[in-house]
Amino acid sequence: MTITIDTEAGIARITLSRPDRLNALDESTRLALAEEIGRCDADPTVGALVLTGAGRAFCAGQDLSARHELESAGDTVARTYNPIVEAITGAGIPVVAAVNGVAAGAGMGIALASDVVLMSESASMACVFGKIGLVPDTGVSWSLVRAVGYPRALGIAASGRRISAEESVQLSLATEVVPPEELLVRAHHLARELAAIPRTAFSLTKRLLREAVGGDLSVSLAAEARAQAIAAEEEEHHRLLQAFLER
Ligand code: T3D
Repeated sequence: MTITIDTEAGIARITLSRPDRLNALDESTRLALAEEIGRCDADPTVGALVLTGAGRAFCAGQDLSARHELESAGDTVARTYNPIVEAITGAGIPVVAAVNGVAAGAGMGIALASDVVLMSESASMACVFGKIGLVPDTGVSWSLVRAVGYPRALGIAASGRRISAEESVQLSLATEVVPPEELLVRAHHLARELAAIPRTAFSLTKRLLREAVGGDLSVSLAAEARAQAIAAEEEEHHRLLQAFLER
């Protein structure tokens, strides 16, 4: 299993579990992740969900060794990445990302889609898509610009630089930084607090706040899939991808 699910006292935790690949996402993991988030949301005994990663990373985004998935990038994004974002943002229950290590590419998108983003002191975010000639997807183009504004978002997307946990909080990409050993305890504590809010009130509040931000996420998700299809056709993308795989 590349994801594990534990439920305790009404709080479900999904752990991405491919630590030797920094929890990079292959297709079966992405499909399972979207499905399990939906299953937790539909389960009346689950009050909140915590997302985290096994080992030293939260998630390194697309599994770059699954080359065939990048050959039809538009389809891959629309069919297997967008449902993860929609499952998180559309869930009536609170979703807490416990970012235990690097959250890169689509991994950053999963963190930013969550309702609460807790980061371990040693964690970081990296909008690395451009480094392999791709464009931000998994909602990153939408959430990044809303959090930090256009000029900073462009700088972050263009450089692909690592953003420390402390800077992530300063930039409103994350809510709180905690020592590594306290991350899950704090995440579960917050999850329980949010789960105590009446479910209907919470889900309506979540929807109101998300809609108040303006600009339709679904429009951006579709645009990301179209742009990724174009970027992934480019020779330069294939060269950069090969260079990563041959390091
Ligand atoms: O069609 C489509 O799928 C389009 C969708 C795209 C969505 C995306 O997410 S695109 C972005 C994909 N992700 C990346 O480009 C990130 C690639 N990884 C990195 O840049 C770095 O690994 C990190 C910055 C995340 C972490 O660096 P570091 O120095 O801490 O670790 P490392 O040494 O680079 O990686 C450790 C191992 O994990 C290494 O394997 P090895 O040498 O020990 O056998 C490395 O190859 C592997 N790994 C890291 N990231 C990925 C990966 N393997 C497969 N896919 C990865 N994304």
